[in-house]
Amino acid sequence: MVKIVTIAGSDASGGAGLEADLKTFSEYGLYGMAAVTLIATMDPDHNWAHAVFPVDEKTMRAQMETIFKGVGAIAAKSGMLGTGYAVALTREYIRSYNITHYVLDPVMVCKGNDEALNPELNNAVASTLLPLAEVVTPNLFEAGQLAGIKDISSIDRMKEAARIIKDKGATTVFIKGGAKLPHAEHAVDLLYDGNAFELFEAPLIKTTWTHGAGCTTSAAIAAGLARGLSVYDAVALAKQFITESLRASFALNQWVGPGNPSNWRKSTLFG
Ligand code: PXL
Repeated sequence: MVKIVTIAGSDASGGAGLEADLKTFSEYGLYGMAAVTLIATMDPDHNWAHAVFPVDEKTMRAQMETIFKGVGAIAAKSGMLGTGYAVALTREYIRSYNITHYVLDPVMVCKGNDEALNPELNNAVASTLLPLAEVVTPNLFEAGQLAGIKDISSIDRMKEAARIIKDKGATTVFIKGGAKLPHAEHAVDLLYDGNAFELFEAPLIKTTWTHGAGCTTSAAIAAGLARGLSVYDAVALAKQFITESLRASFALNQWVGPGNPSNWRKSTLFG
């Protein structure tokens, strides 16, 4: 079995975070492991308000030892880290165990919430994790934060942000414009490796149930890299994977709904 790890938060509702990552890894036929950084819960009595419960440092390190020293992984992704020590431990283990296939999803926001979650961590993520990342996968908001520019509302601005983020050390930058660019007719994402800009376009799936789409996309890229694909091919396949997932998205309740990562298998197995 090819082994892969996510260092991420648990989404108690199951659609995002490490739950989305593990489902995605499984669809790629991989053995997935998870180091839990925090647990995110939602309050059904208060409009699904989020609360975050960080895992303590000792427990985090014990998980990293289990996974990296005890088992080993060919690839890793990180999602919501939540604390300074989770950022530091991620750096320490990715470096010590020479994980070259590392996908950094610089999670700063949950859907519909444009306030950065842990703004004090963004500098540490940019200075210590970006240089280790084979691919970094910000959405438009996160790209703006990482690049220090506001209002990324065009492909030219996405390119400008990608250049700045690349200069901060990531090997490749994948900015997810998705449905968020003004007047978007396609879901447009941008890949930049320091040489060429590649645009990825997919049909825009009109759904409000996109919870976990970012997590699933970065997990699929990491899974493709673990499978031996090039960055370009891993991104291209991840794009198809998330499009199929969103095609089968559904409501969990009045507030939230995820995609369905197993729709990829259904569409490839059963047409
Ligand atoms: O979708 C971003 C995200 C990432 N990780 C966890 C989350 C969320 C959003 O709810 O709960 C654990």
